[in-house]
Amino acid sequence: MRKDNIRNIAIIAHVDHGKTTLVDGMLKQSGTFRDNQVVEERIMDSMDLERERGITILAKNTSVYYNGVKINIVDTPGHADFGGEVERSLNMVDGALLLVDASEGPLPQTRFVLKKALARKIPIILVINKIDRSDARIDEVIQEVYDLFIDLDATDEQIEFKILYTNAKAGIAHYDSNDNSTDLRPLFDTIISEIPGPEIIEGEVTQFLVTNLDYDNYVGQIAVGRLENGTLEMNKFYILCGKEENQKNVKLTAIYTFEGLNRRQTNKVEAGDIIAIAGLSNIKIGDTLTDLENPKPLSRISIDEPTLSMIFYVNDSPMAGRDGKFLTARHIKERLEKEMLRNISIEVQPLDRADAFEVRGRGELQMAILIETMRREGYEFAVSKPKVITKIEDSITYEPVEKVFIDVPEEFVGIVTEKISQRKGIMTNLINNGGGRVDIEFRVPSRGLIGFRSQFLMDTRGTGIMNTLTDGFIPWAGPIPQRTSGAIVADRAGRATAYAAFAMEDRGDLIIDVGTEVYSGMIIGERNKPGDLLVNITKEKKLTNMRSSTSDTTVVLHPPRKLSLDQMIEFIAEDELVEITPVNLRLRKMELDHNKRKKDARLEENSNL
Ligand SMILES: Nc1nc2c(ncn2[C@@H]2O[C@H](COP(=O)(O)OP(=O)(O)OP(=O)(O)O)[C@@H](O)[C@H]2O)c(=O)[nH]1
Ligand SMILES: [Mg+2]
Repeated sequence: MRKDNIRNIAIIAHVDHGKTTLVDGMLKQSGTFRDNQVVEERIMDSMDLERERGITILAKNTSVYYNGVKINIVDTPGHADFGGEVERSLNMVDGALLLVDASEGPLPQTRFVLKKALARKIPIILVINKIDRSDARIDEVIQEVYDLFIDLDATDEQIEFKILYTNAKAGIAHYDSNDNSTDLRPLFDTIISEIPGPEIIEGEVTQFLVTNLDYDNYVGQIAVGRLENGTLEMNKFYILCGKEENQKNVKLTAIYTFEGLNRRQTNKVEAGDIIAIAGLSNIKIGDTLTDLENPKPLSRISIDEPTLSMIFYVNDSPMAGRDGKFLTARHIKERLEKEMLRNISIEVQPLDRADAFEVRGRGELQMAILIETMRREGYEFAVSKPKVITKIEDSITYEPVEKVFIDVPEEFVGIVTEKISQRKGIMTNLINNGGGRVDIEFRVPSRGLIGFRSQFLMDTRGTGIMNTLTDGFIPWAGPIPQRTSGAIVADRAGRATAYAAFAMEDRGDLIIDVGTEVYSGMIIGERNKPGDLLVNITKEKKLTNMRSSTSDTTVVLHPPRKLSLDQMIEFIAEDELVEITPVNLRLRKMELDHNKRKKDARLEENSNL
C-alpha cells in the first residue's frame, strides 16, 4: 500500500549548487515561518562551522506541508568528504531532487550522488538551478546530464526524468525556463506527482532502520531513520537488532517527527514517516528496532570506511595549559568517544601510549572541522600530519587512489601536470574545450593529494578548479616526495623581534607576527630551501642601527604569511605537529630538543643569528 499523505525526498548535488538555498525557499513558501519573521539565509546550515564556511557538513531533516501532504526533505552535503552522509540519506527517501548549477553543469560529486541514487532505483527530478546566472548555459547542461545518466547505465525509465528550472535564491521554479512562474509551486507539484508516497506492507510488524545518529545533551543518543512498517509507540517494548547482538525489551524515552526546523515530540508514529527516537544506548547505524515477539531486522546499511588518519596528542608544548579548559588524555579520549556517537564516519583507535589517539576519518576537511569544533569547546591538543589508511591483502600493501578532475587555464597545464606526476598521478584524459581552459583528469594516490590543494591554488594563481572522487585501491605507489622546503625553527624561547624578522626575509616566509611569543622548537616560518633552519628570532638590536644601514627609510617588513588551520594541517611534515588551543594555533617540531632532532635531520644552524 502506498501512503499518499507523505513524500520522502533527498536533495543531492555537487557542493554549492544551491541545495540548502532551495530548502530555504521551500520552508518559506510552505508557511513554516510567520509572515513577518526575519529568516537567515541557508537556515538549515545551523552549525557555526557550516555558517562560517558556507557549506553543509551534516545531512539534516526537515519537513513542509503542501496541500495536506507532508514532504520530508533531507538536505545533504555536497562536499566529497561527506559523501557517506548522502549515501545513507538515500536509504530514507523515495525520490531525489538532483540539483545542477546552470553554468557549472554536472561535476564530480554530481556523478557520485547520482550513481548512488540510480542504484537505489528511486525516481529523480532534475533541477537546473541558478538560471539567473549571466553565464547560464541551460541546454548544454541538460545535455551533459543526459550523457551522465547514459554513462551511469541508467534504465530507460530513469532517463525519463522531469526537468525544472529554478532560481533558488529568489524562490522560483519554472516548468519552462521562461514561463512566468513567481514561486516554487511547480516544484512542489512535481514532487507530489513524480515521487511516490512510501510503500507500506499492511499488517507488517514494526521495522525501523537506523540511518543516522545525532546526540543531544539532554536526551543522549538520537537515532534518525524511516519507520518502514508498523507503528512505534512510547511505553512499548521492542528489540534492537545489532550487527552481532540483540538488545531485548528496550523502551523509548522520546519519539520525534520533523516539523519545519524543529523536532516535535509525539507518542506514536505511523509507518512511512522519517522520525527520530531517543532512549536506546549503544545504537549503531544499520541496526533495526523491531517487534519483540516476531523480530524482522532489515538488511544493514554499509558505511564507507575511513581513508585518512591523524594522531591527536596531549599538548606537551612549553605553553600547554595557558588557554584551554580541557587538556588531559582523559578529556580528549572522552570527547573523541562522544564524537563517535554522532559522527559515524569518525573512528578512534587507542595507541600503545596513553597520551595519544589515532583518529580516522574521510578527508582533510572533515578532520579540520572536528579539530576546529574541539578547540572552540575549550580543548587543547596537538595533531600530526594526516596519513592515508592502507590495507594489506595477500601480503601486498594497497593504498587508496582518487580521480582528480582539474579545470585550468591553458598556460598552467604544464606546471599542474608536472606537480601531479611528482605525486605519482597518471593523466587519464585531457580535453581542450577551446576558450583557453583545459579539463584534465588524473588518477592520483590519495597520499599524493594531502597538502596538494594549496600548492595547486598557488601554482594556478587561484584560477584552477579541482575536484576529487575516491576510486578504490591500488598497490602501494612507492615513495612520494612531501614538502620540499624546510622549516624555520626558533632556537630559544622569547618574543619575535622586528630586527630578527627582518634578517629572515631572504631565508623564507615567516608565519608569525613580530611580538609573538615563541618557544624552542616552534616553527616560525617556511624556509626557501630544503632542510630546517634554526634561528634566534628573539634577537634585539637597537632600531637606530637598522635605520642607518638602510639609509633614511624606515624598515618595512613583509607581512607574515598567516596560515589557517586547514593550511597548517596541509603544511606540516611527518616530524611536525600543529598545536591547537582555543586561542592559538602554532606549528612545532614533534621533538623540541634540537640535539635529539639533529641526530637524524639535515638540520643546519645559522651562525649569523
Ligand atoms: N545566483 C544564484 N545563486 C544561488 C542560487 N541558489 C543558490 N545560490 C548561491 O549559491 C551558494 C551556495 O548555495 P548553498 O545553498 O549553500 O549550496 P549547497 O548546495 O547547499 O552547498 P553544500 O551544502 O555545501 O554542498 C550560495 O552563495 C547561494 O546564495 C540561485 O538560484 N542563483
Ligand atoms: Mg548545503
